[in-house]
Amino acid sequence: VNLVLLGMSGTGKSSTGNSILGEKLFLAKSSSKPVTTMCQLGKTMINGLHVRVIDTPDMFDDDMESSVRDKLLKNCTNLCGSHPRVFVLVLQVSRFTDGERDILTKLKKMFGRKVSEQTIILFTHGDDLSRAAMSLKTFLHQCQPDLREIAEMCGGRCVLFENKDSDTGQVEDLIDNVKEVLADNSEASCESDYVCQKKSSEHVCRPH
Ligand SMILES: Nc1nc2c(ncn2[C@@H]2O[C@H](COP(=O)(O)OP(=O)(O)OP(=O)(O)O)[C@@H](O)[C@H]2O)c(=O)[nH]1
Ligand SMILES: [Mg+2]
Repeated sequence: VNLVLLGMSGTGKSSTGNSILGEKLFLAKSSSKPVTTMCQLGKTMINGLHVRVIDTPDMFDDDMESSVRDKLLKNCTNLCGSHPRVFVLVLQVSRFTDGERDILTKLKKMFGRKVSEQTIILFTHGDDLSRAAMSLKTFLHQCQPDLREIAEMCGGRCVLFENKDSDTGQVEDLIDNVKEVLADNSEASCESDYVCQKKSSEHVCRPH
């Protein structure tokens, strides 16, 4: 399965990719400008599942030229090949920004209107919640309505990561959610250039 890491710059996409892979493959650092500038692939095996991690640059920047975004999207699609795709929307838990309010709308424009059915929300900086002695469930209950709505639109599939700590079972938690998406959603298994329509028992795919 492809895990496509998406989100705004600095939220921790590359760090999350490294946590999933168990090695520092992607460049991750704090910076005032975007660090990752192209889509990159890393591979690993987790609990019997072949996992392909696709790290991406921030493609939600309104200032990005559409031709540049299109190129990145094509690059991302090429890296995914014909393997199933699950999108991982990376958000920093303690910092939900104005630019992220309409992130699902942008995601739908990029990957199709049913993208939320194939999306897991991954919150980074999990230690911020630990320090406040708050569970993810409580956080989601008390967070801004816009963020709660995004979580609901993604079927409540939310996981908490602390990328400074590799030994917490967070990757297994993510993989459980990935397996759930794959089981629930046969569209994740389709060739990336095809739009799928489930018709009762029939599963029809047609080109874009
Ligand atoms: N404390 C803490 N720091 C984190 C976590 N995740 C990422 N960081 C830090 O946040 C900074 C940015 O992380 P990156 O992984 O480079 O962020 P990115 O989303 O890939 O950024 P771009 O490539 O610019 O889009 C780095 O200094 C990371 O060490 C986390 O879970 N906890
Ligand atoms: Mg990065």
